[in-house]
Amino acid sequence: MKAEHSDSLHIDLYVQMLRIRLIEEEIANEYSKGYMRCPTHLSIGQEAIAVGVCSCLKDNDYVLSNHRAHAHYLAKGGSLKKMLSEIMGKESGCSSGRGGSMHIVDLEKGFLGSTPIVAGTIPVAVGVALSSQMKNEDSITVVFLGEGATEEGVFSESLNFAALKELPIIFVCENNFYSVYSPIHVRQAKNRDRVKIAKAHGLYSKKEENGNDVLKVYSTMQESIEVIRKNKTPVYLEFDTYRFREHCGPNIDDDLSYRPKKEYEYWLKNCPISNFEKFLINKNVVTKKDLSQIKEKILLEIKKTFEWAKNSNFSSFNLKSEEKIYS
Ligand SMILES: Cc1ncc(C[n+]2csc(CCOP(=O)(O)OP(=O)(O)O)c2C)c(N)n1
Repeated sequence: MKAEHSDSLHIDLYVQMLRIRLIEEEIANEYSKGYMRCPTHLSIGQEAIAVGVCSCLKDNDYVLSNHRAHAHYLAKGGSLKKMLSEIMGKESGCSSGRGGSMHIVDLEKGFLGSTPIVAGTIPVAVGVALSSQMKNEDSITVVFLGEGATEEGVFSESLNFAALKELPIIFVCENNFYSVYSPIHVRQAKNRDRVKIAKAHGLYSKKEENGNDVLKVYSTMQESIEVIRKNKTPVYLEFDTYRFREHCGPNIDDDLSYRPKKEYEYWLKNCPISNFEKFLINKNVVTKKDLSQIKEKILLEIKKTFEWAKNSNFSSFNLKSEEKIYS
């Protein structure tokens, strides 16, 4: 990692990644109690991409996401209260408790939404970018997608349209190598290169093999914003990363052996947060004591917000469906 940014930026990136990790770990710890009544796809292990990308965005930039959306939402400044209460089916949730973990949105923060239909938000994001271009807004639209979404036809159609209209959009692909239990090599031909595909459509296109290095993600993203501003070319970015837990749910599922042990261990060693902690300590940006104070502060916020959300009222929609079930 290169120390080319200010200490305060480094600390901010670290705090954001740690906050997302601790929030999702608490969701995982509490999940078996049954009060979070929806499927959840955790981003534990993938935090550097969300944080590195969104830290380069302004309030008036837009973000759209997929089923694995918590990190993207939080990194764009989405309200934790609204996210947790959404997951708990509460009226105070960002979708009034009717959508759950996969339908989170915070319009005030420019997080325009997430949906679980794989690739579903890609063309929507292209529409958002077209709209912002037509309104002469100074906004950039980012859409997060998994490498599995690049297998859907709408991915190519969206790249083509974005290039044709010179839209201010960045397609951010988080390549965690798996779609549920299927590794990429049983889904995509050996020589299928998504970066080249995007380039062939006319996009500025780049791959970063260590998507767990938040500074590399941040720099790549800054460079991409420059490209959009100067060349009016849409951008495709791909970052390699790894999810540490099961595809959907709170558990570690490596007893199922669908991922090679060595591969899993390699990525665990390449944890975006513990590596960045070492970097900050080696550079004397923080001490171990600073780090534990940061963690305590975040844990307190999380504890309070969980309590707040648990004590909030259920969405009237959910109450009605419960009445129907139990009457
Ligand atoms: C159109 C569609 N097909 C299949 C599914 C079932 N499904 C949900 S998530 C997922 C995996 C997607 O993989 P990827 O896009 O790489 O994202 P990741 O889960 O790895 O973050 C699949 C197949 C779906 N939700 N929508």
